[in-house]
Amino acid sequence: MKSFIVILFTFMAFSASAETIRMVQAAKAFLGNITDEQASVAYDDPIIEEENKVEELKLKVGDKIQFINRDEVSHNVSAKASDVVLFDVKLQDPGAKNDKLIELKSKGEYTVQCAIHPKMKIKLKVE
Ligand SMILES: [Cu+2]
Repeated sequence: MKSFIVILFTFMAFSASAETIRMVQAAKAFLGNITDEQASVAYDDPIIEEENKVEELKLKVGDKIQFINRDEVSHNVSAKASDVVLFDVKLQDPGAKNDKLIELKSKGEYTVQCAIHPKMKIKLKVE
């Protein structure tokens, strides 16, 4: 019985643990966890873009996000729901990343969007 409880609590601790998501900006899109090598050729390779493009994310309160700009142009990414700003990464030049991870603190449905390239968009659901 005692070991069962230990296993149960271990499982609960793991299932409740927060994740860190890395979003890579390349080819003027949000791509998932791609390698630096893939990011460097994504501009000329629509298959890499197609296979890794992220348009929807479901995350939990407590999860963290990092935005890494591996593009050839600057991006200015924020997440909003009407007038509520969940986070604002601000301007990231090529090669930049936010060293301080963004922790998601509020539930809701947001749009992650680049102010410079409005077509760069992710629907973000925080549960
Ligand atoms: Cu952009």
